[in-house]
Amino acid sequence: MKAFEATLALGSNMGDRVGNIEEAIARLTADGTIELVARSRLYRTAPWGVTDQDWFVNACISITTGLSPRELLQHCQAVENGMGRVRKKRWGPRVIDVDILTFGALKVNEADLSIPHPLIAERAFVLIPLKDVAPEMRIEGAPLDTLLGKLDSSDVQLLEP
Ligand code: PH2
Ligand code: MG
Ligand code: MG
Repeated sequence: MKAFEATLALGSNMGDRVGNIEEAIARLTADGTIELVARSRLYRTAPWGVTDQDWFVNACISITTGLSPRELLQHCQAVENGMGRVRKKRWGPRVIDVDILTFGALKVNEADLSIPHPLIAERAFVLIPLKDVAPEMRIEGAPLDTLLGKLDSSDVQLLEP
């Protein structure tokens, strides 16, 4: 089975946010269908989109997987649901969010799955941890630093261990 390299973004702004990120990484890799290649540092980030909610902890991981993009989406959603994620409002508070950022060089445009994730370039809370795991990555041709140069990164703060 050919394994693809993919990147995932994780976020939490409810309960034990750091613990939730760690738990999600453990659950994602538990059944062996995805293998962890690298993980970013943890960042404390101001809420984006819906700003009237708690700060987030965000991270990114790079993985290899033999799953298809849709199977990977289902795997991520199963981890979210298993951790008690309740889907209320868009961009609202969540125990855990696991988003597929990239999947090899593949592009997917379906109603419930867009790869690369369409908002990467707008979100410093994604670009900064993504740089930790994939510093050479380009999004639609643009280096991550070029995209970051257009954003305010002051509200993405490294969480000290
Ligand atoms: N996720 C959102 C909406 N806003 N803001 C931050 N800082 N971090 C997130 O992970 C986040 C967000 C929807 O997925
Ligand atoms: Mg998200
Ligand atoms: Mg999501």
